[in-house]
Order: sequence, then C-alpha cells, then structure tokens
Amino acid sequence: RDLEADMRVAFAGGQFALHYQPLHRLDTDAIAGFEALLRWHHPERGNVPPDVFIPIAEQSGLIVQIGEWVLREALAEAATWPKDLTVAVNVSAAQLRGGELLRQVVSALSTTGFDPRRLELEITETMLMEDSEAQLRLLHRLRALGVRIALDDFGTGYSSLNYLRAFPFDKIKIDRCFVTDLARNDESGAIVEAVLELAAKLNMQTIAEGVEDTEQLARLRERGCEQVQGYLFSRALPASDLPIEKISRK
Ligand code: G
Ligand code: G
Ligand code: MN
Ligand code: NA
Repeated sequence: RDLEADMRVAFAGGQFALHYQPLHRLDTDAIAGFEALLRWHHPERGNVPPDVFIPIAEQSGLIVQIGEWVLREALAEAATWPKDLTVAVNVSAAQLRGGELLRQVVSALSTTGFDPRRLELEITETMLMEDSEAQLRLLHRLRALGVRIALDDFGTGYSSLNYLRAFPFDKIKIDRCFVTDLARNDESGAIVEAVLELAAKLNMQTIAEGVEDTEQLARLRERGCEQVQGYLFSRALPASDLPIEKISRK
C-alpha cells in the first residue's frame, strides 16, 4: 500500500495528533503561545515525518480535510489554556485555494468559541505565488476577523520583499537556516539584523525559529528579536505534556 492510501486510513482512524512547541518572549522570558505541529504515528512504519507526508497530503488534496481537523483540534486545545496564550497553526496552499480556509477558520472559531485574536495562521511565501490577488483578498478577510497572519520560513521563498509590501503581515518568522550558523557566519548575522530592522519599520512582530544554543539566543536578544522558538527551549510536545500549570501560576 502506498502512503496516500495509508493516510486516508490514518485520518479516519485517528492516527494523527497535534504536538505543540512553545514560542518564547524575549522581553519577559514568558511563553507567548504554542505552534501546533502535525504528527502521524503509523501502526507499522512508526512516526512518519511531516516533511514526508505533508507534501503527499498536498498533492492528493487530502490536506484540505486534514487542515480543517488541525484547525478545530488546535483551537479546542488552546481554548483550555490561559487567556493570554496564542496558538499558531500552519496552513497549506490548497486550503487557501478556492477560499476554503476562510470557511474553515470561521467554523473552527465558532465551534470552539476561541478568540480570533489569539489565533496566528502561518503561511509561506510560496503559497502566495499562485494567484496572489485572490490569496491576498482572503488573507485580508481573515485579518478582518481579528486573526493574525504570520509569514513562515521567511527568507527561503521567492520575492520576499514584494510580499511584505503587498500584505501587512502581523509577524515574520525568520527561518532556522539563518539562525543555525548565526554565531559563526557574519552573513547570517547581517541578514537577521536587516530582517529585524525591516520588520520593526513595517510594524511586524518577529520570531526566530530553530534556536538550539545559548549563543544563538544571545545574538538574537542583542539584535532585538521579540520571540524565539527551538530545541533550546523545547521540542513540540503532546498536549498533555505542556507546561500549562507553570504558566498559569506566573
Ligand atoms: O514539525 P516539523 O518541523 O517536522 O514540520 C515539518 C514541516 O511540516 C514544517 O514545514 C511545518 O510547517 C509542516 N507542518 C507541520 N504541521 C503542519 C500542519 O498542521 N499543516 C501544514 N500544512 N503543515 C504542517
Ligand atoms: O516550517 P515550519 O517553521 O512550520 O516548521 C517547523 C519545524 O521546525 C517543525 O518540524 C519543528 O519540529 C522544527 N523545529 C523546531 N525547533 C527546531 C530546532 O530548534 N531545530 C531544528 N532542527 N528543528 C526545529
Ligand atoms: Mn511553521
Ligand atoms: Na519555518
């Protein structure tokens, strides 16, 4: 059997789960929220990495249904967290196509009663390439609901700067490739610095992904990055393992 057939079975059979990775504020050192990351535990293959199954789900169109489940599941979970925590949800191009995403978000918000201002949708530059006029209109409508829009994997797609001009993103997620060698590579440092400056001027929040050591953290802190995410703090954890108790006691 192929992975696509297995994925249909998996989806119907509850083999998918969401894990959550904390997003840390650098000003107060508090957790600002969590990014929901999809996980698939296959009964025979074990854990199948999202890098493997998400492209297949996208090609087959199954990602539309899976994405709808992800939204509902993430919002239902986040509704149990302290009221100041946000949840970030990754969305795929296929959800944006045909306006499906708007319907899915409206539905998930109303089912869960979740505050739209606590929801961040993560989209990538590549998603905006297909039919950017229609995509941008849809993003504006989502934003009008109060939902925040983050530009994920920033710096790895095409014409990044053009998208920054075309759409007022709420947040820029600096891709981990720029963070990885931040301490050893002057070019990465210069790029991160320039992106942070640009984001500040455009009134966009910033988060750096893939922070794995204290040296990277120090560089990001001194350059004024607002939030960080990475294995230095935590991997993505099952909902039942989140440090929510500790957060609410702060
Ligand atoms: O969790 P991990 O770093 O392995 O995720 C790998 C890739 O899968 C990332 O690009 C991430 O954005 C994507 N991904 C994870 N969860 C979801 C999801 O729920 N929906 C979509 N569309 N992509 C996801
Ligand atoms: O593309 P996106 O940014 O949504 O993907 C996030 C991915 O990055 C997830 O698969 C997550 O597991 C992974 N990730 C998160 N923190 C780190 C980190 O510190 N190092 C590495 N190598 N990967 C990370
Ligand atoms: Mn992401
Ligand atoms: Na990313």
